[in-house]
Amino acid sequence: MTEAEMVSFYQEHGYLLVKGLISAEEARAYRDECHAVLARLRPSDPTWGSARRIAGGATELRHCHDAQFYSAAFARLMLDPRFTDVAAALMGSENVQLHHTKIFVKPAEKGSPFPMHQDAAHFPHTRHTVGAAIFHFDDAPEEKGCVRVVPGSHRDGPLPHVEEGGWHLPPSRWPLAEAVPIEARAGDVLFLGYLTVHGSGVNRSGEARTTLLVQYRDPEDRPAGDVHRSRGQGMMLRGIDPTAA
Ligand SMILES: O=C(O)CCC(=O)C(=O)O
Repeated sequence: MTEAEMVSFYQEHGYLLVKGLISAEEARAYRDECHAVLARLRPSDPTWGSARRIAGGATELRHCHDAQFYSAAFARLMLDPRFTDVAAALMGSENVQLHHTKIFVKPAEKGSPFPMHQDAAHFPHTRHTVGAAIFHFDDAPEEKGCVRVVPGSHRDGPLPHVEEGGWHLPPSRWPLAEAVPIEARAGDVLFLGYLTVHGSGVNRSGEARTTLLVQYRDPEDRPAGDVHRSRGQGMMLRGIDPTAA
């Protein structure tokens, strides 16, 4: 795919899977790094209350925010032009600014699902340039609870969310099972606009699913409210911050 084709696909569908953005060897090393960070931190479980209804029982998720504060490997990846050049092209901006990062490990057999939602409900911005890059560090087939999207849903703009159980969309109107599964291989990166409706299923496989999510924005796109702060937010990943006084 040329850059113009990638941008056109993203603008039409609200997401883009870039195959092999990093190599399988790099992905394996990052996978080990994620599991080592989580072993050191003994993190809490961020499974949404509403996930239990989808999973039909208790599930587990292991995560940490601000991964680059725990291992320099993630700081290097966030600044890697293979990633930042795509993010810039998709946003139509020379400048890419960090919003936040998080590692997710969905444990084998009982990895928590994410009910359908727009990330915009969690941290609205004025110009809607915010995007997520989900780096896959191991394969994520459907049975591992891969991310699922509703292509084109970004064109509907911000939708009302249910606050109870984690700011999600009503499951009766937005069933997870009807969303398109985006199966990925280790090294693939899924780019998602923050208005694109997405979620993910239960990991029922025998292997953990390991990802790093980097949320970014155009620095000229300001938060609509003071609702989300993370360590390192505002760091420039590419280009400059033209708004800095
Ligand atoms: O990694 C996943 O399965 C989904 C994560 C997600 O939807 C989110 O963090 O907003």
